[in-house]
Amino acid sequence: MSDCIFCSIAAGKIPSDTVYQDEHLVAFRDLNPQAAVHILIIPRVHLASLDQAGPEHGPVLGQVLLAAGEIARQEGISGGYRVVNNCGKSAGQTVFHLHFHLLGGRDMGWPPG
Ligand code: DGP
Repeated sequence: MSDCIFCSIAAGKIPSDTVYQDEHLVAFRDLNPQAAVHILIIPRVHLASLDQAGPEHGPVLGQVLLAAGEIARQEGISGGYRVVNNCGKSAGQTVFHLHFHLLGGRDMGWPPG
């Protein structure tokens, strides 16, 4: 989508601190980190949110989680990290291109706010 900031990042039109990419996914450091390690993992395909995902997106959603584990190992946080998806405005979603936050490098509370 031409007016989507994460589509532009995935296409390399907007610079980002990319830590992983392949033909399906891109992962880059969050502009406003909430933990020592805060990486966003996005599918290249534009979906506004998890609510728009269907069975055909099962493979890419699985790839996101496998990439999260691999990136956590690369970043040295495999002892404790969180993968978060904010789905919809009331859950805190501000960028409407499906993304998963990989957070680690600090202690975290539960339940999340
Ligand atoms: P969410 O609130 O779940 O929609 O998370 C959106 C995140 O995206 C938020 O933590 C800040 C981050 N973000 C927004 N714009 C940019 C950008 O242009 N570059 C990067 N690296 N991160 C961004």
